[in-house]
Amino acid sequence: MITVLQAFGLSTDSVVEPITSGIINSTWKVKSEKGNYILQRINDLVFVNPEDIHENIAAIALYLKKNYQHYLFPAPILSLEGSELVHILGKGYYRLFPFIVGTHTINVVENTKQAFEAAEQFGRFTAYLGGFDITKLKVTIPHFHDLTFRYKQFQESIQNGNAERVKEEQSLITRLVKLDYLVKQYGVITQNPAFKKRVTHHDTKISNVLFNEENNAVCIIDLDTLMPGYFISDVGDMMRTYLCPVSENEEDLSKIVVRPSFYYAIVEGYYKEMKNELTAEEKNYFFYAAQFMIYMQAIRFLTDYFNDDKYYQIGYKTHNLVRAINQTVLFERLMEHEVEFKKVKL
Ligand code: GN1
Ligand code: MG
Repeated sequence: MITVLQAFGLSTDSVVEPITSGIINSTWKVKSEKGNYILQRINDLVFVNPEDIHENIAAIALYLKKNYQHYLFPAPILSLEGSELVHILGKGYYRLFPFIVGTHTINVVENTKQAFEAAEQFGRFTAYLGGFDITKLKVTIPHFHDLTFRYKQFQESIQNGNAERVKEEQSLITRLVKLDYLVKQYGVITQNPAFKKRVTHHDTKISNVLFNEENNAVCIIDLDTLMPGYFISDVGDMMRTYLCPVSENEEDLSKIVVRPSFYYAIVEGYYKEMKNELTAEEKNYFFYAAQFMIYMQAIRFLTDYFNDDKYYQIGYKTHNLVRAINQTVLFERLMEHEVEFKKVKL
């Protein structure tokens, strides 16, 4: 840690406290005499070209500065050598962000105002970048939200993964395989020219939104998975993580419920910003967005469980299984609201 702090010109007796909300990168809050910062180590097994992330961020930052001067965009701080990334041999890639004074993050969406404002922020981001040439963006994780690809990985894990785990989870596999119509629907979307690829955040959980002291959302953070994508990724991941009062780690399945007013808040907030961007056809896919993301996360967690937990950080042996069950139940709870939610006309 000392080498990292030095590389960014920070005092070696700064206070470094871990922040544990993500399950891919490692994050710390650094309190130094110069001020407070967020330090992150990029998981380079997941992001194999960490430089790509920073090329994307730089390109987007430039565009926003030129076209939307007032837009708050927390860009990374350069090291003493003038780079966004500090590579320490054998340890990995580190980067530093300013800690925006007077802001905080939340881990659970408690009220519909938070859901609305977060959705507004993510919608505004994509809308503002409507004129940005997406072919300039690097794909930081190939096939990241490609459901066809994720389903293939799931099938492969059933064939080649931990046989004992696969055998024990036959009924969960059956429940998920029954939903493969979602994969077919995704295939249709990718062939439909009415579905556009736009600048997409791809990780719209609530802890990626900064709120101020009045509890208004002020900006979005964590642009590692910023890539060309479909709007269903961002809307869907908000639904996956805001509709339910408990997280993907909850073991008590009775706590997994869907809160309809939060669904409406997400649609309203996102649509407010994106109404001129979305095509008439895309507007009919808000409910599918929720199905798509919850289902994809369920199979990604189960795939990782069958592959002996190589991808997601886990806290205990069956953690990925618990997450997969949790997301499957969340999907089933969502479906109880299908008729009601599909009535929303935009
Ligand atoms: C990962 O670590 P975090 O929370 O930023 C994952 C997301 C998942 C999420 C599930 C690069 O994000 O896709 O939705 O875990 N990110 C990557 O908690 O795989
Ligand atoms: Mg993330």
